[in-house]
Amino acid sequence: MTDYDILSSIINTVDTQKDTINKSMSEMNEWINNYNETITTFGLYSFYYDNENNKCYEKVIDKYKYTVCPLKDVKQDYTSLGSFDKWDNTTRSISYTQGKTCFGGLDRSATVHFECGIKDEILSVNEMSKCVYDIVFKTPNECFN
Ligand code: MAN
Repeated sequence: MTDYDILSSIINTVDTQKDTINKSMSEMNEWINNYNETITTFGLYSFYYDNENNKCYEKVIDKYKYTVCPLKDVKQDYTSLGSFDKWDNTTRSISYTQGKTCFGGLDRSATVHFECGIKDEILSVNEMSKCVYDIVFKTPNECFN
């Protein structure tokens, strides 16, 4: 083997590896683009649907334990504050309706607002008007927007 042969064999190997790396990089970019598109178009709905469908989060605030199951419902102890209604991509929130009927005839309802945070957790719950609840939920999923 001449020096030339050795050199061209090295160059060939490097070229092949470069092709392989470029190919996996373009696959990775495609995956990232799809992921970003899914998150911006369908928001947390798709994320929770794929990954967190069965997870619920709890927090005790004042005298009640609040439970948020993002794709299912929201509870104040055993009282339903509403069931999943819809995801709003503009306000980055999910509304929950038709909770347990409140004194006076109104059904309880809730809105969960998703904000960027280092882990998935309920941050706060406020009863905006009687039996209408506003919940702030922190999640890393909201940090990509
Ligand atoms: C319970 C809770 C309160 C709500 C009252 C209405 O005490 O669900 O949040 O204001 O009922 O009667």
